[in-house]
Amino acid sequence: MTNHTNPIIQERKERVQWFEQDRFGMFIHWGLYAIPARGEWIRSTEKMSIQQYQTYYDEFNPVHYNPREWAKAAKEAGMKYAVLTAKHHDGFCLFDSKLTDYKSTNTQAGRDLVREFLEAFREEGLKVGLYYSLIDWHHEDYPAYGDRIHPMRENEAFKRDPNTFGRYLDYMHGQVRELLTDYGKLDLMWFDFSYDEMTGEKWRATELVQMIRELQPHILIDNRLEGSGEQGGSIYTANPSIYSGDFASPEQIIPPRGLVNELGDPIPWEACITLNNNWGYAAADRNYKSATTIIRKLVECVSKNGNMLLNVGPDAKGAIPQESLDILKEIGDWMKKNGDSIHGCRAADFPKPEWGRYTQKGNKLYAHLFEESIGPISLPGLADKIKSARLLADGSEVFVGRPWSAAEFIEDAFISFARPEHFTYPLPDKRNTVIELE
Ligand code: H79
Repeated sequence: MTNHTNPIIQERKERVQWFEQDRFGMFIHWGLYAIPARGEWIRSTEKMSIQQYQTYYDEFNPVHYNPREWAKAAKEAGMKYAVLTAKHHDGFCLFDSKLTDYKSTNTQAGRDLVREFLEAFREEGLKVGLYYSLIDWHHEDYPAYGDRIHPMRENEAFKRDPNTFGRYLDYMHGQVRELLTDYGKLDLMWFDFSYDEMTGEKWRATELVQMIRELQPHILIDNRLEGSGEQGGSIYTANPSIYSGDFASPEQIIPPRGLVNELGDPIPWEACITLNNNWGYAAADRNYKSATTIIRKLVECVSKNGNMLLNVGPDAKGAIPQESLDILKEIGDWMKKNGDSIHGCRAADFPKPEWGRYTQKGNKLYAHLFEESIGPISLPGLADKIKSARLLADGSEVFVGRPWSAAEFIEDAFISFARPEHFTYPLPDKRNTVIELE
């Protein structure tokens, strides 16, 4: 079923075209919290006062900040877009906002870090997005957040007057206007996040989205002005609100069956995933995922019509941690050979095979082998449907044929890395081999 008449869904379909081709982006969490280096929530989890947190502002001096290097790392990894935290929950602005003094240009950095980020990434041909936190622990008119899930209530610094919240909204809308007016074409805005009753019109979301669309009609907006966490938002319904967003934003999870709305139509989505266990730089966190795991998870996203936004957390001096760069490099080595099975691809017309996953682009089916094989690899239901099979990495021929002992599996095609009549089946490269099937 398709709701052909809903203009919000129709307009979304136009806007998300590049996004659903690009599939793989870089998330960058960077701010004052890189100095304590215990993650971006530290001001809340350690119940710091504004004064305590101020020491990081006074110290902030990212002498290694060179966003061209970040952009090169992203591009080399096969990423097509990037999203930087222009402001995270701590309220510190990485851009030269006229509406606050709490910004990078007033620190020792003395630079508009957002502007330099945008210039560097655009130069590498990447699309650019900005993360903007709806929550603001610095602004004096932002009411306490987190009473339910974190006991900030005990912290005097967070007891604020809810009656002056409108002033915060003016500020927030004003900053979004600045970002969309003074920084050229942006491809994406990533708001974070709604919670409890703080959702939708509590942010004056209709007014905000109308302003955004007026300033930059083509920009994508995530779904967190309305949905996030346990609240799905109306992006999942047949009649999404104007601020329902262009894509859903599952965090640290890949949806088991992709995402569809109540009509059963696919919803664009992007899983945001950390490389270790933190978004912001965390010096002691060595729990990095392997490149092999990330590649498989990226394939999983695409095989379910989704994107992956993979996070890095640069350190206090502005460098992406070496461990992260090493993983990105390894992902890039794979993407250079196999990126055709990711970019421009979508869920396949065939069910998930037991040995891995499929992605698809037109009449090309990409078989991603995750398991080692002891024999020919079965392609269930594909008997007589395969014109050619090639190893995607080097274009070499893969044999399509019926193995000697498989007479009964008449509906299935089989591929192997040697002629099936040889009765032996050399193992493929164990690491995320991709076969391109026509
Ligand atoms: O920007 C990143 C996170 O800071 C933000 N969204 C991503 C993209 C975010 N992560 N989790 N949440 C928002 C929801 C809140 C989770 C919390 Fe907690 C649980 C807040 C307090 C308890 C996680 C654990 C953060 C601190 C401790």
